[in-house]
Amino acid sequence: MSERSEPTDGRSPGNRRFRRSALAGAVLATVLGGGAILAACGTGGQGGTSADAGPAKLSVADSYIPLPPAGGMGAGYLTVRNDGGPDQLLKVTSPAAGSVTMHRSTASTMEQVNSLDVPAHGALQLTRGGTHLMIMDWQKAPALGDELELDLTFAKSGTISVKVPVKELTYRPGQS
Ligand SMILES: [Cu+2]
Repeated sequence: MSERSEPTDGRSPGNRRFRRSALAGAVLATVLGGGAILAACGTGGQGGTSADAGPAKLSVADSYIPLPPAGGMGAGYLTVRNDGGPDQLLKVTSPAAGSVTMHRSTASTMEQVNSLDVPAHGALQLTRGGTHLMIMDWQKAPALGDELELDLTFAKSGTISVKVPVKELTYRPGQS
């Protein structure tokens, strides 16, 4: 319990002084923040290997699953964009399927891999003929137009969940 009366009109000199310094602080923080962003882009953009490129900033684009043959193995394609420091894709799971693995295609076959690098200020691309996801043990046979959840777990960024549309077998990103 205090006996001091609190000024509530905002016109006391103390209050005004406080507000002005708070405003100056906000302007200063904005200037400093802008500088820091520019500096981070400058260091990370060139080499791509610098450990001080800052935290990874990931987003997932162009994801799709070509309609798999009934009950059969499916593939998953997507692009992980990164506007920050390096990261790694460690695991992919889906509530719609019992098994999702990461594969790399070679000239004659494909092999399972345990992790995929997401380069700093670059992108990890899973595309036809290249690195891709293999999806098996569907809970329910996928149909055109379905959206299936994939949960991508990264070393630094944690888990990102995406809804991936099921497309015609001939679909390629960029066409509608
Ligand atoms: Cu494969």
